[in-house]
Amino acid sequence: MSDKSTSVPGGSIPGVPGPQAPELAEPTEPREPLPPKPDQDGPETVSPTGVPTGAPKSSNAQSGRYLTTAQGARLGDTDHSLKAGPRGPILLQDHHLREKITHFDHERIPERVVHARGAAAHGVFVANGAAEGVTRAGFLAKGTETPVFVRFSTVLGSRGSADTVRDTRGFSTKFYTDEGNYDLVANNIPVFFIQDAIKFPDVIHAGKPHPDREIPQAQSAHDTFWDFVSLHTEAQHHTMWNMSDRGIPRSYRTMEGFGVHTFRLVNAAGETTLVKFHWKPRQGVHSLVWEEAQIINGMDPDFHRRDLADSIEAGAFPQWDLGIQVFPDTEDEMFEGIDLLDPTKLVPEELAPVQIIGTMTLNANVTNFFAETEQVAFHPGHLVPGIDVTNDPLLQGRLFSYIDTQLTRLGGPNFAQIPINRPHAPVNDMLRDGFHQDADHSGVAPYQPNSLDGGCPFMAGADMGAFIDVPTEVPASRKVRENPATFDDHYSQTRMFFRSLTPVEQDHVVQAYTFELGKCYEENIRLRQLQSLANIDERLATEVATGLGLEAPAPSVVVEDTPPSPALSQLGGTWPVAGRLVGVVADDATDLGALNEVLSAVAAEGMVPLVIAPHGGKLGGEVTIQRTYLTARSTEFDAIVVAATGAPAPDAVDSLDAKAGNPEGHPSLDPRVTMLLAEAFRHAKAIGALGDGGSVLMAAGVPVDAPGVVVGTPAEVTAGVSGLLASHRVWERFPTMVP
Ligand code: HDD
Repeated sequence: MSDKSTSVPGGSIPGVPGPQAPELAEPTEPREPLPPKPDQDGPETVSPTGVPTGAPKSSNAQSGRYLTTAQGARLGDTDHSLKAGPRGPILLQDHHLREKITHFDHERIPERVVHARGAAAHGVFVANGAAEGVTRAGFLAKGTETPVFVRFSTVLGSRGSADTVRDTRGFSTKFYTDEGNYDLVANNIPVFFIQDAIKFPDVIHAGKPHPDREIPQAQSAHDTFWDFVSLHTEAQHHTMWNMSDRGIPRSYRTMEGFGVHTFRLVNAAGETTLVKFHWKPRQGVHSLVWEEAQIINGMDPDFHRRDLADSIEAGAFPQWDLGIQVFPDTEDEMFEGIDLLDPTKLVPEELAPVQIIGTMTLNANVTNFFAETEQVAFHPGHLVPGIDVTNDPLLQGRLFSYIDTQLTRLGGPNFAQIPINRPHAPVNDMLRDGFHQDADHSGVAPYQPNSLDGGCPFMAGADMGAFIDVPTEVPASRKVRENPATFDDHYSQTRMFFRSLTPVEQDHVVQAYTFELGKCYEENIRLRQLQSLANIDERLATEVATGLGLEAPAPSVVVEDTPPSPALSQLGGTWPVAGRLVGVVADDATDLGALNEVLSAVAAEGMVPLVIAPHGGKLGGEVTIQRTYLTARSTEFDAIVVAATGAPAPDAVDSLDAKAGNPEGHPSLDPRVTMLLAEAFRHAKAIGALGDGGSVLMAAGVPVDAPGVVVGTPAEVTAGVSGLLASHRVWERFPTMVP
């Protein structure tokens, strides 16, 4: 028998009877390549000089006819090495084996030193023209449509870490404008840990796992992080945002984005304005609760990545409005007493409203994670005419770091030629050679000035679309390693943020500090951080100290009280419910008529109903089951509806019935359903029940008269759940410490 028989589907082994299962049909004849799915279409292929090449958008071995080597020679066998006989050693001459394994050995590149874990999507940005008066950037002119690529990320974790850890999220957008690529490399938190880029290695070393054991992964709840932020009080403001619900977003779709720094815009007349950029999600700003986030890290570490891809695939395209806060470009670069160059300060929207200048829609998933999400290279210095930087010392340092890091990460200086990074504007640079040079540059004079290539290419003036650095005044000063005195206040805005939150949000902050400091071993670190909390807010310090079993210290500095900014709270609004996930619990005893009615009603509201049943397949042979009791967990759903009547209960539990107040005796619930409902209740999610589903709720310990619990007909339950979901959670269900 030939050696090849072992690779036949079904795996027949010589001398051993074959498996009972029928052999799976394998494609054996070459066929025409499948066309890529629309959302898998690769980016436009342009040459490094920016000219569309007309080449296939992606070279895709799986859709070609024959497997080839990297040199294009067709292969007859890729399963067996070339050996000196079936039992002999492998021959060095096996060039296919060597090529295949060598390439595999080098498949990995270094992960990003920060923001290693990410997910991305393609989309389009459409400007509404509101920024035309302040910037000459062409892509912000009314009606202009610009392709974009957006990558979301966590900061601390490595590439394989979980999505829902407590951390800052990155929100980077590459606008492929007609005037070159513009990158808005933003976060979901409007302030930063440090005021000067020289401290970036310090804060990251403190946040990353301890260098001896490399634990904990993707966490801030450890000694080195709190050692740094307690010693380094300018980090307090950003850290408070991390401890708030903003540190655990519900999804990328429900995150705000902030450019953090102040940027300088220039209009056609050369006039300048200072601005801060904001992304406002159309679905509202929503977060997880901490226990939910922790459960998800185990149940589905890809939760955010999956949500982004699923929503795009389902056509529920995530959207954000881009807005700017506009400040006059004054000599002191201050606004209402706030230093616009200090990246640890925000400007409350009540003082400078966010003016919407366009809308971004993410409408296509990536085709290849490595080619696009992993190889995309952002840089705050990728600017277009009309947008310039300021002297914010954090931004100035970033302008160095991003190109520098790509040199190692992407293996040389030619990363702009990687398809995902290629501008859609013509490129006529004089950058030559180097590792991974993809272009075949013609001409003999890659220098300026030249006469041999006819002097080409020429310099453009501002009227020809050149990027002209804004000639700003540099204040006469001495060369120093110092911050302006206005950078010294580290507490007033931290207090302002805390006091702008609603009581339930404040409680979450208290719990987060108590959790994180409770994970620190060094008491000195906890005490030092309590000192900062005492400077921020007395109640905050007292409650965290109580949780830690320590004394809250007295404030050590006098902190200015500034008015709260209600815009910083995530509560109070109502938002579209389209795309929210509703788990519908059912079983074989469920009335299929009512079940179908609720599924249709939920879908009609644009929400996504997912049936959860004891087994897979279909209920009553007609209703498809999407999750089983084994694969479902409450954390996946925004709301739960119980459509099950439950199986009769030979083993009904008396105490459960007593609790449920059900004199007839209730079937004992599957403990997984009990957990599903109890968690949804604890996490303040909307819960509905059809008909006698109410007694199922009670058996699970969910009071039917509690806020946010709706019992009724399919129409009543759907309307109730949808109304509740508009505010994201049933906030009054959270026990608050503040009356
Ligand atoms: Fe940074 C990546 C955002 C300060 C150095 N940063 C990176 C990414 C985001 C941010 C979203 C991921 C980009 C991607 O998806 O590929 N970083 C910020 C924001 C900051 C900030 C909003 C402050 C307001 N960063 C910052 C400083 C430095 C860096 C002060 C260094 C001095 N950041 C980097 C980096 C990274 C990076 C090392 C790692 C991977 C990369 O650049 O491409 O250069």
